[in-house]
Amino acid sequence: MPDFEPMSETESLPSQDAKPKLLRVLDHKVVNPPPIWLMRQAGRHLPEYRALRAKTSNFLEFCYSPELAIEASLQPVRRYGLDAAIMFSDILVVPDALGRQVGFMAGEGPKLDPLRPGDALPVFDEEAFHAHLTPVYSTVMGLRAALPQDVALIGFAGAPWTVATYMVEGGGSRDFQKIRRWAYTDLGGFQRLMDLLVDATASYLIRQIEAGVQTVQLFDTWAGVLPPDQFRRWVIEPTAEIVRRVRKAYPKTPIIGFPRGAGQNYIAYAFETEVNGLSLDATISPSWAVRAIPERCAIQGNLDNLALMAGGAALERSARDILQQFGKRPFIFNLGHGILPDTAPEHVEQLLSIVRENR
Ligand code: 1CP
Repeated sequence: MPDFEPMSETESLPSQDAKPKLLRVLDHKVVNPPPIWLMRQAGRHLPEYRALRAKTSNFLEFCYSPELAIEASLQPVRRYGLDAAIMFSDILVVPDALGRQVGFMAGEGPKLDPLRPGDALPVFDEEAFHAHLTPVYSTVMGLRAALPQDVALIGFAGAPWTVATYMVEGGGSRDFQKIRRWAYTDLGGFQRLMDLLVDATASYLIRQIEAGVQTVQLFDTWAGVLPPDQFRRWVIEPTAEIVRRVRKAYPKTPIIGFPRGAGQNYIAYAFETEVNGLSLDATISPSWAVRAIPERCAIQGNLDNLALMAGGAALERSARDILQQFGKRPFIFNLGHGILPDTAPEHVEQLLSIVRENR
């Protein structure tokens, strides 16, 4: 039978150990060895994922099939014994649920029907939006029932800026010219698009929490392309608003922010969004981060995904350095960005033994 214990009950259990390590860290505890999960842990580096994925040609259909999505989330936890599962889905289900055309072409990445300045914006019809995303909430409920109590379940969404880049550029981009120009030349129109994405994203995360995720991560993969004033307006402000709304509904559910590539803007992001956890990319120096990032913010990161792909001595050196630098703070071991498809599972095993045997 599914076991949908609310978080507060989990917290009041007599044994501290019943609460997943990842949640203890997000509650400002120093846990040693630190909990570990890997961005994009469910996916193409695993042969068992590729076999499961071969059952459906359409990637969005895969995301909307709870049975397949649950299995994809569980695969890396089963294989490696990681401290968290991330619900299997994609950030682009949000524009899809808002009625935009979204497709994934094999080998080419996502393609969307590009939204241009002056186009009618999608309307956030809350009921239709959540009806479309019902399979995602079913995935979450199934995962909560299947996971052991000490493994945290992470929900997620793309942050508004990153989701907007795909909606406006029509897919991945090298220079983000279309969206960046729109943000300068039609401020009012672009602000309305961002406001719509704030509404949809906050509401989506709240439903994920209601279905059973224990923490949520906001992926702002393309935050690093903006100068400071634009970063504040399109990354910090929308994120801070989402944090306020989610926290108002669920004050105890921690929120992790990942403004990839933000550089020194990580500091303003940490102070002004009030996220509970900050995911650092691999360009950030840990010794700088321990000094610059406020104590109340747990740190997650930030192993170079190429060091993981390389394995051996390079992996050992990088991982030990990170452990040493962040060991005295509330810290979650992770990569600086997603695991790459060509990464050998043996290297993930090597990393786990380094992290867990380090004392
Ligand atoms: O055929 C396939 O299997 C498609 C590959 C794939 C997978 C496995 C895509 C297409 N998305 C996903 C799953 C996914 N995407 C997850 C769950 C798995 C996990 O994390 O373990 C998550 C959290 C995402 C998030 C996501 N999608 C981000 C943010 C994180 C990041 O890595 O930067 C982004 C930018 C996307 C867009 C996207 N979806 C898929 C691709 C190939 C891309 C990137 C396109 C680009 O580089 O512009």
